[in-house]
Amino acid sequence: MILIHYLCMGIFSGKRFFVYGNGTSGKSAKRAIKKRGGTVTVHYDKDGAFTAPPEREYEFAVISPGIKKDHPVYSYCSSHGIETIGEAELGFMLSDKPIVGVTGTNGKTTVTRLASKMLKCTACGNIGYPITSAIDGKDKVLCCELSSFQLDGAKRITPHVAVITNVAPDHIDYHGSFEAYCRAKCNIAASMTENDYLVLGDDVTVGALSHLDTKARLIRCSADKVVDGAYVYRGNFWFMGERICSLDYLKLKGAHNIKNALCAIAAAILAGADNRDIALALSDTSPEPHRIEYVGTACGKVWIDDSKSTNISSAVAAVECVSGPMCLIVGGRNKGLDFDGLFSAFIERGLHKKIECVIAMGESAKALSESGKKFGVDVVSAKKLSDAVDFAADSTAYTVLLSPACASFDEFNGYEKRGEAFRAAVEAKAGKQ
Ligand code: UMA
Repeated sequence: MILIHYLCMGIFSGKRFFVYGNGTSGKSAKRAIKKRGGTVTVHYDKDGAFTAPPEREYEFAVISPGIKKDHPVYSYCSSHGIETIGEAELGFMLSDKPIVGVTGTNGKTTVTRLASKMLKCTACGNIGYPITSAIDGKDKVLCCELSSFQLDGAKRITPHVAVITNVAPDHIDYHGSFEAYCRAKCNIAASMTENDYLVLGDDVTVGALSHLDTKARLIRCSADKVVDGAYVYRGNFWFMGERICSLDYLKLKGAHNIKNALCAIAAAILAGADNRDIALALSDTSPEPHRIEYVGTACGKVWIDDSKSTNISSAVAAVECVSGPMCLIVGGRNKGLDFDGLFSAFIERGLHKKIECVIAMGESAKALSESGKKFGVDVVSAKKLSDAVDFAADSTAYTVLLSPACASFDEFNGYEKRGEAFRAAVEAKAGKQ
C-alpha cells in the first residue's frame, strides 16, 4: 500500500504543466502537481490581459474555475495542442478515495457541510478548500461541493455518489444561457457508472433533467411523499423504507433546509454513514454566516442578513422563511437573470402579501424597478447598501431582510463583505437609539 502511494506520488515525474490562475485552486493544483514529481509554472492575467506561458511541451494546462471558456487561454491551448483540465478534475483524477460530489443552484454548501459531518470527512471543492488539497488528507471518503464553473466541459468528474439539489437560473453571465448552465450541472453525472448513485433533490425540474445522460442509479428525495430514496413521513426522515430519525434533530430552519437535509441523508447513507452519525450531524450543524442570519434589532425592526442569496430562487426561499410585514433589500450585480421571475414568484406564492416594501440597490436597481412595475410592486431605488439600510430604517415594516438575488461585486469584494457591511450599518443604527 505504501509502495503504491509512493509510486502515485511520482506519476507526474518528467511531465510539465502550467496552471492558469493564482487563486486558491491554482495554488493548490501547483502543490499537487509538484508533490507528484511534475514541473509546473503558474500564470494569470496581468493588467487584464492573457499572459502566455513559455513555449514548451505541456502535459496539461490546469485552468482555474473562475476563468470563462471564451478566455484566450483556451484558444492558446487548442492552437498549441495542449489539453486543458480544471482543478476539480485534476483532483478527481488523482484521488484514490470515493468522492461524494454535490452540485445545484442553492443548498449545495449546506448539503456538503451536512453530508461531510455525517461521513466524518473533509468538506472540499467550491466550499473554499480545493479538492487537489483534500485528496492528500487522511479521510477515507471526500465530500466535494462542485460549482457549474468546475463542471462545465469537464470530462474527469467521477463521483461515487452525486447530488443535484435543485436547478434554477444563475450564472447566466458566465455560461451564456440557462440551457448551458443546466448542461454544466448535469455534467456531474456524465461519467458515472451503474455502480454509482445520483441523488436528485425535491425541486429538480424535468426541464433541467433533459440534459441528464447518466448510467448512475437515480435516488429521489421528497419532503411530502414517499419516494424511492429519502423522504419525510409522519415527522421523521426515512431512507428506502427505513426510519432514520425525527425531523426535530434538524437544527437548520426552513422548508428549504428539510430538502437539503434529505439530499445529505441520501448521499451520506449511500457513502456508508450510519443513522447515529446522521442524527448527530443534523443536530450539530448551525446555519452558515450570511444565510438568513439574525443580525439584531434596530429602529424597532428585526434585521436579517441573507447576503449569500445571489440568485432569484434563493431570495424567494428567504422571503418564504421570514415573517412579515417585511422590507426586502435586493440588488447588486445582475448575473444575467430576468428579474420578472422574482416578482412573479412573489405573486404566485402569495409572498407579496407579507412584503411591505422593496428597496433595490446598486447596478441592478433600474432593472429591478422596471420588473417590479410590471407586477404592480413599487420599488424604491438606492445607490448603495448604506442608503438602502437608511430607507429600510424609515419604513414601517417589522422585519428587514437583505436577500439581494444578485452578486455583490458592483460595491463589495464578495457576499461576505456585503453581509459584514450590512451588520455594521445595522449595529450603528442600534447604537444611535
Ligand atoms: N483570473 C485570470 N483571468 C480571469 C479570471 C481569473 O487570470 O479571467 C485569475 C485571477 O487573477 C486569480 C485567479 O484567476 O489569479 C482566481 O481564480 P478563480 O477565480 O478561479 O478563483 P480561486 O481563488 O481559484 O477560487 C476558486 C473558486 N472561485 C470561483 O469559482 C470564481 C472558489 O469558489 C472555490 O472556493 C475555490 O476555487 C476552491 O475550490 C468561490 C466562488 O465564488 C467561493 N464560486 C462561485 C459560486 O459559488 O457562486 C462558482
